[in-house]
Amino acid sequence: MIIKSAQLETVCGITSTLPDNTLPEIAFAGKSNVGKSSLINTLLNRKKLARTSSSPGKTQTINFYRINRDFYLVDLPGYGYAKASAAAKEQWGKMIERYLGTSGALRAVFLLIDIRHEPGSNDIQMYHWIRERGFTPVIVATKADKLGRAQISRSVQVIRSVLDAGPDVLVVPFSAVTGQGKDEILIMMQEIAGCKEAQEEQEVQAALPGPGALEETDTMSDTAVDGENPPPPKKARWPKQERHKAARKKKKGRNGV
Ligand SMILES: Nc1nc2c(ncn2[C@@H]2O[C@H](COP(=O)(O)OP(=O)(O)O)[C@@H](O)[C@H]2O)c(=O)[nH]1
Ligand SMILES: [Mg+2]
Repeated sequence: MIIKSAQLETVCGITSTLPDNTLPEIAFAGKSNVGKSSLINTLLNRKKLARTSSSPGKTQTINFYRINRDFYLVDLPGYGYAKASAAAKEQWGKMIERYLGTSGALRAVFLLIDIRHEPGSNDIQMYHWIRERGFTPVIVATKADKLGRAQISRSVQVIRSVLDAGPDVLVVPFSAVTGQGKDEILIMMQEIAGCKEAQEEQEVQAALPGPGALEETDTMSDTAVDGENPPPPKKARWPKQERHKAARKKKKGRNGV
């Protein structure tokens, strides 16, 4: 997916009315400091669109980023900041629950979990909220660069077993440092949002003639009817199934877990 534009369009606080978007929404949730801002910036190829911070617990808003003409990336407030007051913790929970429960445009939720730590009670609760809302969360295991290959596999298994995640749940190791997992997540987002721009882009690419194909051939001039313009060439399409296949192939090759 080519990110042509990414703009922070709506910021909702605790009492704000949530937007009534018609474009699909894809939400990102996770504990404070899990690397959510870093993931968003990496996905969108921006350095500082979402604020990254080494002092957690600052984002207390739901931020809606409009991506191309296609969808919204929704940055949910980070939960579980140890030093936050009980009241603040409760408010964050309520905000997230309200959003998950009321958004009519929500299509998918990515749940971020630090690959080095077992999912905590907040993560488990979040996982269940997402499931109760009828979605199958995609788990993004962040900061994968901090572990070796074998450890990554082991951690993915631990995350799976603590969450009691079935085979329908994808766990994608990700690193904002190396870019591991980035393409896979972008492909998933593109599929979820049914991105018009990205698909048009692919179709244009697929329709581009190979070397020499632009030379007019005898057959082409033969088919042109006298006094009329020749019919426009048919747009080559990359069938949806093929796209799925390619995405799966790419995923398998990169991930191995
Ligand atoms: N090594 C490493 N550090 C990361 C990664 N992602 C985030 N961090 C660091 O983790 C801290 C919190 O990141 P941030 O994106 O602000 O987390 P957020 O609170 O979930 O938005 C920052 O110090 C980041 O530099 C990653 O993939 N690898
Ligand atoms: Mg953040």
